[in-house]
Amino acid sequence: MFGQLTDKLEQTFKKLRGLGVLTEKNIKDSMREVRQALLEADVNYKVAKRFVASVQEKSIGARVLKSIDPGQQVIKIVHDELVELLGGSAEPIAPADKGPTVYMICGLQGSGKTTLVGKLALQNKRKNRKALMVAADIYRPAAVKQLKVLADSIRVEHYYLEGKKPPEICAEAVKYAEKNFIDLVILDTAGRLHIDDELMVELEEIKKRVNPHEILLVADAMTGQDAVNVAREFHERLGLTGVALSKLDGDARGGAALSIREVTGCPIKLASVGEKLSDLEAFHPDRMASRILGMGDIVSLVEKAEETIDLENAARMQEKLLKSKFDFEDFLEQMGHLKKMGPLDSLVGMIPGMGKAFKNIQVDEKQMERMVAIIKSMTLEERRNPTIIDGSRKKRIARGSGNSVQAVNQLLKQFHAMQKMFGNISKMKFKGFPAGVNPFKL
Ligand SMILES: Nc1nc2c(ncn2[C@@H]2O[C@H](COP(=O)(O)OP(=O)(O)O)[C@@H](O)[C@H]2O)c(=O)[nH]1
Ligand SMILES: [Mg+2]
Repeated sequence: MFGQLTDKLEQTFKKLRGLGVLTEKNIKDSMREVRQALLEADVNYKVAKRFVASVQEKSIGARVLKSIDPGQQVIKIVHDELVELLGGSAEPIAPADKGPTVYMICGLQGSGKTTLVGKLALQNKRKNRKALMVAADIYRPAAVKQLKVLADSIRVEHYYLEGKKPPEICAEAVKYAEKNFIDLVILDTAGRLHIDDELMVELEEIKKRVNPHEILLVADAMTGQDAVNVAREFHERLGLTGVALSKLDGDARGGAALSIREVTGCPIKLASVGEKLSDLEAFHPDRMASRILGMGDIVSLVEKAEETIDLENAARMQEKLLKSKFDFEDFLEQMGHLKKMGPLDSLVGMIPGMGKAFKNIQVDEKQMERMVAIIKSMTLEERRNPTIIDGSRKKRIARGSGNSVQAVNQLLKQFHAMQKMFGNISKMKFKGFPAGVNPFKL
């Protein structure tokens, strides 16, 4: 996520940190770099200009320049300003507690609407609530089918009326939900490649007929500025209640995420971070700011783990990771969970300092399986205490798992590096922040 932007900002901050004393000129130079990085990430130029001006003004104050660690103070100001830019505090979506709650999902074609409908339905199902996935994108037969397949895969009810127009389908779906005690109705509306009036009229009609609790726009985070313009137009016509950023897992440049709130005034409520239905997070401006600044997002990681693994297990894992006391036994167990949690590289990006370390290592499923095979060829003693693995043990493990000694060595090396890195998390917690400020609020 935001790899390039994060890299650029890290470079700038590294320079700042290195300076014991800051002058106005140092700050202005850094702010020029920050502005450039934002523009390259396709952040709206007005937003970038305002952002930098505000950080600069706050940084040049005598209090910052004269403080013990001015570089870190400036970084803290950038962090806080980013949090503001992203909306300040998290705004949750309307809970599905008095049924039926209606979410209307809209956006351009391919932005990730149908996927989000599935994700929301699954999230709701995990809370033991009943959802109804409504096919209101009727112009492409494949779209109705896609929603049905998705609904079936998570065993959620699907609603469609052949031969009817979307506003009527949606209105009937809500009536059906009322009768059948369904908690949440999610409308998968049609998109187009570009905004057109016909589409907007239809969406306005749906809004009028069902009066949704949430009208959420799905904005593709890979598209930068375009997503912002789309959001503005949808907001003008429909009065959005929130934005769901999608595809934040990919090469999202940051432009959409950083500009959309400021330009439209619409809160970002959800973050879609992968193709799998479990890849949905509530949007937290402070966590996103930390991620953008390369400080990782340990809280989201832990929350994600909690959703998949049970709470007790997650707490145990967190503790072990932080104390770097976990061994290959734990590693094996966590591998199983990690598989359920989604792509490894998206997870490691959330851990402070890990995104960078793993940048050039593709941790794919195959590799994971090989790691598991190697660990399984170890004796319990070896798993608990990997330091005893000497040359002859390595040979045996390699043979047993059908791998080379090199592969075993590599795993041991990676494991060791990981242990060290996890150990660093506890020390890194406040890195880059003045004393008493905990960006991760653990
Ligand atoms: N990587 C990634 N892909 C996504 C995400 N959300 C949706 N997609 C993919 O984007 C494509 C379009 O999604 P879809 O939900 O069909 O878009 P729609 O046309 O707006 O309904 C599909 O291939 C999805 O798997 C996401 O958060 N991350
Ligand atoms: Mg669709």
